[in-house]
Amino acid sequence: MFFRTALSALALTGLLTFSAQAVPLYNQAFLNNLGWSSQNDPIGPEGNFATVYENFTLSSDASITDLTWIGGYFGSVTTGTITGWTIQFYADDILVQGPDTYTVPGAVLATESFSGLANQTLRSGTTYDYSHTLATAVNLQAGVQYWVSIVPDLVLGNEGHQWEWKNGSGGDGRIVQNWFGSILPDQSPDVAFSLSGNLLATEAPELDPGRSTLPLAFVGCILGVLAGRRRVVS
Ligand SMILES: [Ca+2]
Repeated sequence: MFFRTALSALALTGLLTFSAQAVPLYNQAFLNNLGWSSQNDPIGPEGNFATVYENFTLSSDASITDLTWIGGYFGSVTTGTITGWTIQFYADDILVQGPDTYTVPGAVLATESFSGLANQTLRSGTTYDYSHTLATAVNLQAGVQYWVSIVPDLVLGNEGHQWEWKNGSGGDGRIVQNWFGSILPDQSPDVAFSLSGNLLATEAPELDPGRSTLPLAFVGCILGVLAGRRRVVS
């Protein structure tokens, strides 16, 4: 019973984990030290004034557990200090601006906010590598375009501390940016990041027909015997 109940629970998810080992799932390599602003000022009036959204498509159904990305500080002679991050995953959507149609981030699928520097490690100058293991894995399907945004909490201050997600390559060559509430749907190039996690199976396992029919046959025999006893007694 426990075995079948467990399988039923897994089947309800529609996805089964192949391996507990995180494997590389998607990568856009570092391109150069330029980038796009993505930042939330947690105390200033500007607030979340810039968000970069990057699109990606997986080749296998997967559970995303880990991200890496490359970014850096600019706009001031000092870097300031990041105090936290928000990572979000989105479904795909369509935006029509004048004669043009763009794919853009749509419904939010997952949000994770956390404090700290996300393992900030100096790469060169004011450019850093970052990484984070999600507290809750995000299950995504193969062949479907999704979007991810990464926004640090960084006080602008009087010196104008700013952070940008650095340029990358390997995607479709464009990102979407929300800049003070305006959607800029065709910025280029890509930004640098990677996803890793666990591969998932899309098919629920099939039960052995012998296991499901044998107990029913056994129950049938028992009922038949009991019915026969009742007839004898009456
Ligand atoms: Ca892209």
